[in-house]
Amino acid sequence: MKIFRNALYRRHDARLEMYRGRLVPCHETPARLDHVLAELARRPVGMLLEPLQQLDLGAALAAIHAPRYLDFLAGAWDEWVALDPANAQTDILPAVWPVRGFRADVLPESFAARIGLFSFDAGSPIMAGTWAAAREGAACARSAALAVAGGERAAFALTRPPGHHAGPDFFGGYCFLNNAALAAQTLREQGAARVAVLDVDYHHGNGTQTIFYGRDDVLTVSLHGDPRTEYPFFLGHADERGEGAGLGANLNLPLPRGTTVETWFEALEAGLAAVAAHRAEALVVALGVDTFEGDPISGFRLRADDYLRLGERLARAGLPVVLTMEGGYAVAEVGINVVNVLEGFEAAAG
Ligand code: 6XA
Ligand code: ZN
Repeated sequence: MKIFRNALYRRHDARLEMYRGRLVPCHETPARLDHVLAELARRPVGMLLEPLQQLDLGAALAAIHAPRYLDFLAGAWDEWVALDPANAQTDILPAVWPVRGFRADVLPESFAARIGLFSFDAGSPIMAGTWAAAREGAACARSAALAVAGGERAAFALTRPPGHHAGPDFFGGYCFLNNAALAAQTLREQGAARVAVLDVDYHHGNGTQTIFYGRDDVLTVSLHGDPRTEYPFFLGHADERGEGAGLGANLNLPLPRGTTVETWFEALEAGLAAVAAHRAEALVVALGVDTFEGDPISGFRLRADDYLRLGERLARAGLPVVLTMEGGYAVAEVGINVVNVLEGFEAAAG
């Protein structure tokens, strides 16, 4: 398979995130991708490629994200440093949010207010290289989708920061640009009548769900830790089925903390059955490996070999597939688990 690798992934290397009441070192680190690349050097299951040059990326991103959000993200670091040159030593974190009853239609002048307007947590710092890294990752996701639209069986966007929590006009959960949504939208633009996004990360893909919630052309399916106890908490329940034209085109399969592999694969079957019922012509897999038993911030019990099986099962769905790299924080095992998915896929795809 073609693997579009984000060569700028190290530029996003933020220092501290708010976690359990303290500022702690970020879980989402460049080392995660170092390990995937190292494992790919040992097991070359695909061709490592740079993203394409001619992508019309700005217009493609504007199909899934609000222009004022994209403008804000692109300029946030420069604005922050312009406020006070000493800010260059500190990453940006929000501390105030417009909750229920507040107005989101008036764009505040205050930077502190706008960073809150465009975010939903204090765990996703923005630093000097965040935009460059996120944008290059989006280029990888779009390139992967274009490759698959052009006839490749499968392509992988190997990137960080991840994307599935980023919504039309908000970042959070370490995500800024929604790579899986961009891939799905690109597949639609390139002629697939119906597309499905299957999110197998431990956390609910709230951003992807929100982007496509009112649409019936993109089915969104997510298997994840029950939001009653797990991040992102405020979305991901089973009764969220889509709205308007999109009613019936969203499926959430929340599972309790501690879920073992048998139950998890049963949920995967239900998710894939929905993809088949949607008559999807292409599939986007938001691939997080934080379902791993050793993940420090998650609660499922998958083991390394289970990721081989996951890859095989995805291949047997028989659809052209774009995979995007999402979570996974057991850093030393992230490479093995991700490459196991790719190897399992290649073995079963033949
Ligand atoms: C809270 C935990 C964010 C989870 C991020 C993730 N800072 N999402 O892995 O898939
Ligand atoms: Zn996750």
